[in-house]
Amino acid sequence: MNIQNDSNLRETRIILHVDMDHFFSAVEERENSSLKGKPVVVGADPKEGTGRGVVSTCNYQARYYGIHSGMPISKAWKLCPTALYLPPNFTLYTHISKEIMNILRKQAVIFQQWGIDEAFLDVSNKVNEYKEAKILALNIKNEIFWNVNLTCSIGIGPNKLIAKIASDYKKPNGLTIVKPDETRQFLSPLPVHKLLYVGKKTEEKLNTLGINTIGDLANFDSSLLEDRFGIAGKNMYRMAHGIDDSKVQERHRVESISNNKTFEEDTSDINLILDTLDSLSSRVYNRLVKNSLKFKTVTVRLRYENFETHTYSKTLTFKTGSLLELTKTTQKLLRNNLHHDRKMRLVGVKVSNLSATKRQETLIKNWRGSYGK
Ligand code: TTP
Ligand code: MG
Repeated sequence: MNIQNDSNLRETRIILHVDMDHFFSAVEERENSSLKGKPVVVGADPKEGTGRGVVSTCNYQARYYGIHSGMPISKAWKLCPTALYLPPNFTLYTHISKEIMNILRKQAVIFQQWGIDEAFLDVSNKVNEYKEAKILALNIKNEIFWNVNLTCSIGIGPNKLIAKIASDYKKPNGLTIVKPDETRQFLSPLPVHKLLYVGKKTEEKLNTLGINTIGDLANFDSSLLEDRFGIAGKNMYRMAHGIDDSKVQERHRVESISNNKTFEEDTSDINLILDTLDSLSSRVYNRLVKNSLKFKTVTVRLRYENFETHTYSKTLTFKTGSLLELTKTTQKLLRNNLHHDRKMRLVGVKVSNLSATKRQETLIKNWRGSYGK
């Protein structure tokens, strides 16, 4: 593997990674100034130490007690029973996230939201050097603060990997710049779990090989890593050398999902048409699930033997992710509109008016459930 050539190739890009500080709890503090200065934990109901569920996040005062995201809420309670425990308000966090993303989107030629509170900005075509990138980053921090009254941390580097590790390096309210020739020195002492996709289990396996830091990984035999971890080993080795070719790319929103079926022979067999419709609905449903989406509008497309095509839509009064709702609606649309005097050539099912099925919504329900609200 020719490491030298690869990293030289990337020296032209300047990437920013922006990550909000203790996002959910920072929003709660913003909404209620009496929380400021106290340990605040957002997550499941602790029920005085017997609660189930986990910590979504906590402020830096609570982190001082060892509390962190993903920790069982009962453990958090044991570590700091006097902390203020709050249920998540996902509607508010999503609203503020959109405001932040709109600010960031305007600052970069290429922008990619990466999570509810983080984004990558490729500013290679906007600034000429790291000094200018620093000024841009300081402006972004100011603009976010003045508009939404929250702080963020920013990492600047020659690729997404370095920028992301850099934004996490100094928190809260940090700014870390890693120029291409500083990459190795910056990464070397950091623990391997700082690399993207290196989770707890992989870290343990690496530790048993005597690899604790990213520097250890970079100096390890690449073919041994490949033998042990396959393609993931190869990727880890590249990352340890600070190489990441992935582009900053805005993900386009899915507007609709559809599926059509042309019959082998034109048909007037209502059972065959209904079965086909159901199978199309379940394919559409699978793609909804894969993309974590719900729908509100259902459309059925009917093409007859003479190519005459009609579409019929129904907008539900609620958003849903239910397959039963989808099949019931498509069948109803078909039965209400079918011309029995002509043979069918094609049927299609489309869902639109889509929105994300936030995993969080389940969490909210659980939270409300546990509070009996
Ligand atoms: P992070 O950016 O990982 O964490 P953070 O913003 O709370 O803290 P930091 O200052 O270290 O960036 O995640 C953003 C939000 O996502 C976080 O506020 C809450 C939510 N989240 C969870 O609900 N569960 C989790 O396990 C994690 C990691 C985050
Ligand atoms: Mg964050």
